[in-house]
Amino acid sequence: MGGVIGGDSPRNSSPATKLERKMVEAMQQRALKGTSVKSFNSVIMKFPKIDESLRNCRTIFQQFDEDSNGEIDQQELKHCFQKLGIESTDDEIKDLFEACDIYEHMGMKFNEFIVFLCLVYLLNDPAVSEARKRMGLGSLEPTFETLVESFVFLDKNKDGYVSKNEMIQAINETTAGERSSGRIGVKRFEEMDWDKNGTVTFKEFLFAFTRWVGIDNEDDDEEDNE
Ligand SMILES: [Ca+2]
Ligand SMILES: [Ca+2]
Ligand SMILES: [Ca+2]
Repeated sequence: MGGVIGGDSPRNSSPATKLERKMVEAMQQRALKGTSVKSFNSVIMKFPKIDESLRNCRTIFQQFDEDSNGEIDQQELKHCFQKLGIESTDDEIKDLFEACDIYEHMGMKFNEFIVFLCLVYLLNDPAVSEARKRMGLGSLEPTFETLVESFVFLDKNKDGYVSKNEMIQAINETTAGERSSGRIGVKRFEEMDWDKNGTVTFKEFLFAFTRWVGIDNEDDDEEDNE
């Protein structure tokens, strides 16, 4: 587990790509509206608030996790969608699922679920926004908005990805003149670039975020042990 992800798994190249592309497009769209985030520091200041509200997602997670095994599988997600009256095909659920399941496990863990919720927030589909309301995401929307705005802030050229240079630039703006800032930027970037392909997607950004705010520490079955 952890560090080295092969990248040659057949699942990597296929169905998730469509949704990834959709997400990048959604991000580019969103970027046109601009961002109120002025510095990376101001994002860090918001960590406690973000942390608290992400923890509220736990309640929702538990509702979805019918057999309480700590993971939401495709069946459980499907049931939940049915309960909410959302029309969705098996393929759509599979796409959504694979876009979030960064570990390529069978089920979505809690932090992957947050990525999922944020995706649901971001994708501007009428059916999805209806679902959002019924899922009781209303109170979480300011948090998701902060996360989206933070990403838009980092993505200077608005192409839907954060590059290493963009990350270094963002950190530099905050800690102007400090010699260590470049190194911090690189370090943050490497924490985010999960698949080591040189760019950070919104999904990778969110995933890193749940680590930074310490959500991961809640349950102690560490994924990173090699
Ligand atoms: Ca389950
Ligand atoms: Ca970019
Ligand atoms: Ca990446």
